[in-house]
Amino acid sequence: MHHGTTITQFIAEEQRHAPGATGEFTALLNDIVTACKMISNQVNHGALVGALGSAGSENIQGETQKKLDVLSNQMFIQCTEWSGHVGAMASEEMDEIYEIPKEYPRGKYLLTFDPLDGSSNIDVNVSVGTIFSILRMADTDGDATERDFLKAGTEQVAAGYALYGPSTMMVLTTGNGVNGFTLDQNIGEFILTHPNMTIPTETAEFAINASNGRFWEAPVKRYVDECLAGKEGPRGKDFNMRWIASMVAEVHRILTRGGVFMYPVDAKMVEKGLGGKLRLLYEANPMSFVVEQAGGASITGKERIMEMQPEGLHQRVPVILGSRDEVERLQGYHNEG
Ligand code: AMP
Ligand code: P6P
Repeated sequence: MHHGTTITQFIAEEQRHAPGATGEFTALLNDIVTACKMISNQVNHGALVGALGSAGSENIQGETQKKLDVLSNQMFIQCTEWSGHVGAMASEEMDEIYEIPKEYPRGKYLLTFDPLDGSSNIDVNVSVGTIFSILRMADTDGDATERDFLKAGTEQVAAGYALYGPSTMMVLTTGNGVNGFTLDQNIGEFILTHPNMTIPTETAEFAINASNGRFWEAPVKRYVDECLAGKEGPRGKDFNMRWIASMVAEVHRILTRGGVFMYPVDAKMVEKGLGGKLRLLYEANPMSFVVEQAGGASITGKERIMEMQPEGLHQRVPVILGSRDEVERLQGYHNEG
């Protein structure tokens, strides 16, 4: 019985469209797939293996690390550091870049990742995910430094996420569209179930943490108020609202049925000197690559996220992404001020 195209087969076939490819990139993608399977297994067994709760530490963002944050970070490193395809890594859970141990060969790719995004949902059994991005090192002589990571999102060679939800899925782009795969637990392999994912340009669904409403800038407040006004208001239609507090789940919903996700900069963040809530290198850029490749758009309110020049490993930025028509409307409101 044919079980459909596996992610291993899909990645191998994609390599054929890359003349001269050595297979390093293919191998690295497969290592990332293995890491996501391992993390999925840990997440699925949660309480049964004592993996829930706090790790008793904080990350550089001052956020309490969950045991699964730390475990997922270790698994991602364990599955990729040995391969000889990676020059260095950067993660939400590590203050500095992770240099490949001397016993392993170094490669030409840089990995950035959020090993378990939305982990505040873990203890309440709500979907979480892993976000990853691959950059190419400009200069492979010598050791990688933080500066090697400070590349615009347009320089990503791949990005994607794993979603640990009712089913475990992986969504991947290497710049040639977006494809979704579902983990078949019986054979331990991801199967192509969502080929060529495309975001509907129109939507009637928005996602924002409304508890921050009193801090929003005028363009965001105008957009949300108009959605809430419904068919009697200027939009002439009713809207639905969602907020899962797990970016991976929000983005996946948008890829599947459209919508707009907003985590804008607000007065509270500005007061703290923060550029936003979400991190550019391992949340905003990879998700923007996926969203744009699926026909959507992703902006800060001032510019296209993927054109930003990163200034730091853990730089935070505003994020407005999703159905192109809605993101363009929000960009228009920001341009009007
Ligand atoms: P490599 O020689 O294996 O490092 O591949 C060189 C480049 O070809 C990569 O950086 C990608 O841009 C592209 N490439 C190689 N293999 C694949 C693949 N399996 N899927 C998509 N792009 C690939
Ligand atoms: P809030 C999770 O911590 C995260 O980085 C994103 O996954 C999510 O969209 C956002 O923060 C949730 O933030 O303020 O609603 O808890």
